[in-house]
Amino acid sequence: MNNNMDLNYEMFCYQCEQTANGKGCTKLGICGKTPEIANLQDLLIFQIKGISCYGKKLIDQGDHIDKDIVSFIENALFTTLTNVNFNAEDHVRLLKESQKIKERLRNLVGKINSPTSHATYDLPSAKSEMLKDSQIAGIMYDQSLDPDIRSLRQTILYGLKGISAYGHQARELGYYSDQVDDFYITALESTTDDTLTADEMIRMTMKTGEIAVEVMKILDDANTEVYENPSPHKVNIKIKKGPFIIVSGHDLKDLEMLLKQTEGKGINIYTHGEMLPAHGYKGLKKYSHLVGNFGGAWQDQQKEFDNIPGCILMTTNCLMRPRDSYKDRIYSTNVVGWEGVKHIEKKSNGEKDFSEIIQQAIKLGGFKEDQESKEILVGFGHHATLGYAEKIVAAVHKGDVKHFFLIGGCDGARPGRNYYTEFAEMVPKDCMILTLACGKYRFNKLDFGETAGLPRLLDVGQCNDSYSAVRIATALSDAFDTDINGLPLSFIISWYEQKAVAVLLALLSLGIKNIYLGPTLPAFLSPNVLQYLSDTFDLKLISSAKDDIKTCLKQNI
Ligand code: SF4
Ligand code: SF3
Repeated sequence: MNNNMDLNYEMFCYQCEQTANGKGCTKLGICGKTPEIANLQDLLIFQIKGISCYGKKLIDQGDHIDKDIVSFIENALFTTLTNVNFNAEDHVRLLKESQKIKERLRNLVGKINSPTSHATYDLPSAKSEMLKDSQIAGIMYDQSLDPDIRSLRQTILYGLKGISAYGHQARELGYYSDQVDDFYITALESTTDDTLTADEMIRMTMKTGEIAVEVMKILDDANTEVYENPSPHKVNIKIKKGPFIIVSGHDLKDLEMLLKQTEGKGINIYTHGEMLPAHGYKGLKKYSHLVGNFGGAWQDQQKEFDNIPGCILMTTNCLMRPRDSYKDRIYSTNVVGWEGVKHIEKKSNGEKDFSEIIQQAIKLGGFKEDQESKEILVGFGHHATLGYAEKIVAAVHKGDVKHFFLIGGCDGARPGRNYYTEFAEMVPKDCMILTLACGKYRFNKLDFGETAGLPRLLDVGQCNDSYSAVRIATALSDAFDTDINGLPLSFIISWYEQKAVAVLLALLSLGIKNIYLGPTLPAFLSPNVLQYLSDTFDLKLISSAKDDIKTCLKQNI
């Protein structure tokens, strides 16, 4: 962002890849976020920073913060992630609660000692209501702030948003880490501390990456212990006759609850978007009415959900403005929300009642005919892929496999993303492709054939399964007696929202170099921060698929 930002903008947001003109959304979010929602989100972030200033005091004296407060901060962060919540009422409820929490902590801290100067980072709710939109948009973007410090603060914040999405998902399954929970607070507090230097903020940025690794590990433990390790599984990608519900997002627990409640009711359940890897888990694929995957990546949803004779459940991002043709049949749950869209709350016993969506799906009647089936393969998490480790290592030694490309990350609607399809298509036949997250929809229905007796395209899972990819890479580097950077492996990453920021920081914190990032660079990285990342990690912007493949393969020589 430039230093001359006009604070009369109605809103300001530059957290995702599709931000207007590659600079910032100032009138209306390209994602559909209105100034009202953007400003409520800025206030919410401001509030959890204030909460964290008090929370940090308690952590410093050896206390842990109550889990209900951690969970509140986590949900608030997740609510503000791109394409999650567009409902003003949800934000107002969170803002009211945030003020109560802030006061609760302020009282606790007051009993110990007086807060530090930046612990007064506060915004009484009455005052916030009086602020004009333009002033609120200015809260987050103090023009007097050093652009590198601003850039690092925003990078940490966006990394935290990604971490919160994974933390939330794990917590729903009963898994969490005190290290991650404390970090929400210490990292948010650090973004309010004007005494910290750029070097110190760089260290905090790298720490954000380490915590992203930790939270993905916790989520991997949660998913694999509750649903068992994924194993290769063929998934039907065509429609089947009968009533149906499409489940989108990342949350496996929601899918499981819905599968249980629809059992024996004659309803077909399809995964959508990032839910596709669910088919690999034994605890989920055992349900015979989990019949397949519907559609492509998130940005195709408006077209693909148009007038379908069934219902849709959005468990996490990415939600787009629902068209009228399906607004009455799409439901949200967890922190997802859109004004006028029916929301399914969690009950106090942790269960959810899906009867309304089930009844509606039955009433809508569903698809009239079966389509001829077509299948794709999923389920190559670390456990399954490393089951083939000996085979893979032998194939590399024999020269049958020359290089591995991890082509992963988010998809999006903007031009420039064909690079990833072209890249996958141009990968030489004696190389393997690992993929994860929703960017794979650009090529996961293509036939890549086999090499060394294994499929050439291995679907590792959701974006959080980047952890799985790292486990695979670490095991291979042990087998080849090198480190990850010494492997014939290249990371070709596409980003869109803030989970990808967390994943990128995770990879950097592990010292992984030469990552190719695209389709564009984040607008929130200042030239100096970018320079630092390229000098330290050889982080590169993608160029052409042909040239980048050539450069990656030179690494082997
Ligand atoms: Fe713009 Fe992205 Fe922010 Fe939406 S999330 S307002 S598209 S920068
Ligand atoms: Fe996709 Fe939204 Fe990022 Fe989990 S679902 S990767 S974009």
